[in-house]
Amino acid sequence: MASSEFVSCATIRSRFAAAMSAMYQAEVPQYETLTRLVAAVNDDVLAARPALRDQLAAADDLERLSVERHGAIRVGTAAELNMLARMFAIMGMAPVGYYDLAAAGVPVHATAFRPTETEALAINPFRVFTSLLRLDLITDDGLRAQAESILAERDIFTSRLRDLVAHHDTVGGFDEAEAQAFVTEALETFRWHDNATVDHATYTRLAAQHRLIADVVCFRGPHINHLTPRTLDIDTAQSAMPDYGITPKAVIEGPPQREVPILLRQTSFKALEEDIRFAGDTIGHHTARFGEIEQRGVALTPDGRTLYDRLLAAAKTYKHDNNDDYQAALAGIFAEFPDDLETLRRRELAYFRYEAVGESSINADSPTDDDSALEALLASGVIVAHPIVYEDFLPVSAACIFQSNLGDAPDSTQAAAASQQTLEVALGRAVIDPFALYAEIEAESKRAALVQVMGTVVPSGA
Ligand code: OOG
Ligand code: NI
Repeated sequence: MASSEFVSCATIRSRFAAAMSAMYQAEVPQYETLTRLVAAVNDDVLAARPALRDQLAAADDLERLSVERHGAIRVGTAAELNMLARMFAIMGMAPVGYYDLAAAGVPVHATAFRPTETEALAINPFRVFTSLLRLDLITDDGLRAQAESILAERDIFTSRLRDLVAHHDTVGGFDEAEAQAFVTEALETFRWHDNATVDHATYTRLAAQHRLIADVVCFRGPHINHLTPRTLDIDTAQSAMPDYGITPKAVIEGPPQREVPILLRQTSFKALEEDIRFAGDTIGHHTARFGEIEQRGVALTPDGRTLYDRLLAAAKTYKHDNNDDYQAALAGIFAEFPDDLETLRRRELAYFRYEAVGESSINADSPTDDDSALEALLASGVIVAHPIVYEDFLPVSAACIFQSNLGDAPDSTQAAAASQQTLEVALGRAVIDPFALYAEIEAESKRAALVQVMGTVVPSGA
């Protein structure tokens, strides 16, 4: 079969994201409520702010909004993560970033599988925050060995899925029937099981070490634990939640509300306590699944991120239990962070994608370097700069989301050195540096826009 007849990665990813969303809506009705709330808020925002609508449309960022979600799962072994990486690769999703959660008392490290190219992101930016349990952080030797042997006995993938992935990797793609089968089989890995693989006593022992360990080890698969639609106004969505019968967590994580949204703001509702049938037919409870919403803003450069991290750290002393007070404090602290697109761009605090939209009188013979030419062309409106959406996650926010879903009793893990290399060995490849991706999109778009307008680009500094 010619490769042009293979079903595209983007099509498989879109179908999978839609199937996962439908499954989770059926499993957790509050998630369906949340998607309705977010759609209503987004409609209102777009109706009230035509300039924002135009900006999103011009940047190819409007179409994807209604399908945009991220999900999260947690796996137990290197082999499980390795197979997931192969599965996500088929959907055009690569591991981006390394997130060390142990530093925040959560015994996992993680990466985010997501599309990496502008065109793919515009079609469907589906992301899955994927954590690998750090069994090395279980302090009790006996318990660690027991967790390892329980995990060694399960297979979180169907045998048909394994066959399909092997076939894909041999021939390089899927025909229509294979693509459909793949989506159906892949979904099985993420399904909820209300029966545990262990007895209640084992569950309790693992949960006493850390509830996340019990969540990963005691079930047949890594149930999807939340799906997160993207809202254009998280403050409105947060305050509307009670009207929809949803109780949000106390505060919105991430940066404060701004004219120009940066990075990522998130809030969630608490995980549900669900009935579980344990081996030996005991009925008990487990809390794992929750709902979350997010608002995405422009991606920051390393300088912008350093400023963000410094300001967020300064906000740490403020109480994290009343959203209005916390947001007011945060807004005060973040006053130092420039809040208009032009300053963010000129000071290289954020990433932009350049696009030629007109014709220029400047040509390659004009005595100017490409940076001066770019500024002149931006000023005359021949080239426009679109803020690049932040497609990744934030470790401090992620840790707070994890913690808010573990119940009230404090869980703790001894601090341990981050271990990116261990995660990469499990993945079978290095994780991609998110900054490098944004920088490349920016640099490539700048070059292409200048070439389009001037025919050729004067080398920088010429
Ligand atoms: C993942 C929590 C992190 C986010 O949006 O930061 C996350 C989990 O609870 O498994 O999804
Ligand atoms: Ni999340």
